[in-house]
Amino acid sequence: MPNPGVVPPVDGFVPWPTEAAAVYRARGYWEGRPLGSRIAEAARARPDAVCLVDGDVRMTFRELMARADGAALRMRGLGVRAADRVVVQLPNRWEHVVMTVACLRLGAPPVWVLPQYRLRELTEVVAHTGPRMIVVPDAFRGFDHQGAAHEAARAVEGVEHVVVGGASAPLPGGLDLAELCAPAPDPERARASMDRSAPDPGSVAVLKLSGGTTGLPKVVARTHDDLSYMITRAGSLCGFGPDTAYLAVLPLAHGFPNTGPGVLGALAAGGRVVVAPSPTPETVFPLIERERVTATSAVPAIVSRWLEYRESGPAADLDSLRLLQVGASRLAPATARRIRPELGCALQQVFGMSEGLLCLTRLDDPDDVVHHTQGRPICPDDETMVVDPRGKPVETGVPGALLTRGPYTVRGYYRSPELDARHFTGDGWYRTGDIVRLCPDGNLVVVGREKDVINRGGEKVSAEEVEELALRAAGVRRAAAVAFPDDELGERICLFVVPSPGHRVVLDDVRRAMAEAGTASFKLPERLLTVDSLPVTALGKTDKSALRSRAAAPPA
Ligand code: OOB
Repeated sequence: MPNPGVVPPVDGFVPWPTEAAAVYRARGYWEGRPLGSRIAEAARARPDAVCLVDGDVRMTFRELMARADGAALRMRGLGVRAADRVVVQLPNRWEHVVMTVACLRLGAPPVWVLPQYRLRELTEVVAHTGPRMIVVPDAFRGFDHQGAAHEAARAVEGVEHVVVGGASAPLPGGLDLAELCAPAPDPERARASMDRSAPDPGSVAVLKLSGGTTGLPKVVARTHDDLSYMITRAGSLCGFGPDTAYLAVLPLAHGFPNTGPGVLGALAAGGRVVVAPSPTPETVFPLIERERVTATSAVPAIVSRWLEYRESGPAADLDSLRLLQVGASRLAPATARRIRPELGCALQQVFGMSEGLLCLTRLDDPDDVVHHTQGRPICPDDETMVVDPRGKPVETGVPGALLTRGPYTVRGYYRSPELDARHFTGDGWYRTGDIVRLCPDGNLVVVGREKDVINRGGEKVSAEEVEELALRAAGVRRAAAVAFPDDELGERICLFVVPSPGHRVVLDDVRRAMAEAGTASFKLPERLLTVDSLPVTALGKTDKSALRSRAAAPPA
């Protein structure tokens, strides 16, 4: 049983005001059950059901919990305590799920980090979250994660363990992920021990990274209570149950495939999770067929590839697929319309954010709503407000900036009061940075964005971060990054550069300088235009909208 109040909350977490928390509890959203206990209960109900599939690995609930509780006990033995952070930078493999459940059981929040992150990014996250442990693959897609993890661990005080997965033995000083995740020798005792020390349901369950609007990592602390509500409610709106087979296609570091309701929603519902090592249709379609997958989630760019392959590639039996969730960036209505006839499943649009608010179209919504809107909030007590530039609420149907508050939307970032001042109002509303239009039936349409972010196929890239990094390239005097439209990814990154006198700056040099600084490749610009000066607005700021129009013009 949980011990409310016994476990210290993770410092740097901004709690909900007492009155709001009382309402969320009274209305039954916050059930007071830690997320790990929820999954353990689902496991107890169906111990012999297969719940996790990765290639040839097929794990029952009994085995998942034996491994997760085993890992939790070993982590505790290594000195990882409740409220300690554990950076988990793993690709889509079963170990990601086992480590997440282990961390939830222990109450040591995992920090989900994209495998694409490189040394600079990993070090920033490690410095900001101060983990006791870092978990990485030895190498993945040609990058030496083990080396980077040790380097980040050396750079930041307090990291005691680097755990490494993969075929090769860990470097000296590292621990072996396979050993950490081995089943507990006595699963019953391990379970009892973890049950006894279950974390406070009001404490932090997971730390998510939000695609920043600044160069700093924006870290979002989500509690057991809030996340548990979100995955359960979203799971019920998606019809998740024991017969669900959820295919995890998107990187598990993202909230969408992990908690929207995703992997954790499927497990809590007693369902099965299938992990896809890659989102290509060549990988995904045979997996859907073999595993009789019933639900999956993707970003629009991936769906377009699936549709194209469906037309021209080999036939695959996708009959089992009932639900395709699409979100994280704008889905064109023309693509939306093709999903049911060509893939044979229902479409659900998803408008979500690491910070909380989750909007879904419902399974029984008319086509018009499913094709043209991004759905509505999942909780009756999600508050939304659409405002004009002066902060005044607009009429229904008029586009404006979206603010939100609710039982699973955070009230501030983790350890970032300076970000909070910008992104949260005094009375706790989160400024999403999205421009939306509210339909009379309550559905939202995302029409644009006020934040300076580039949404590259669902991956959010901070323009400011790109600019800071571009300035490291020789001969770059000033830089401004904006999105340019792209059929495949929705948006890509265009960099405007004012060269230093006498310099010629080319795209490859900037990309190389940024990559050498330790940057994920999805943040590297794909077009570069040199200009004599950057246009400015009447207020003296860089005129990004003028630059966006120029970037959208076909290259000369
Ligand atoms: C999801 O989470 P994040 O934190 O990577 O990004 C949130 C932002 C939103 O503020 C919005 O700008 C954009 O991504 N976005 C969409 C969208 N869904 C998200 N823009 C247009 N259409 C949509 N359907 O992206 C996320 C988290 C959980 C579930 C789903 C997506």
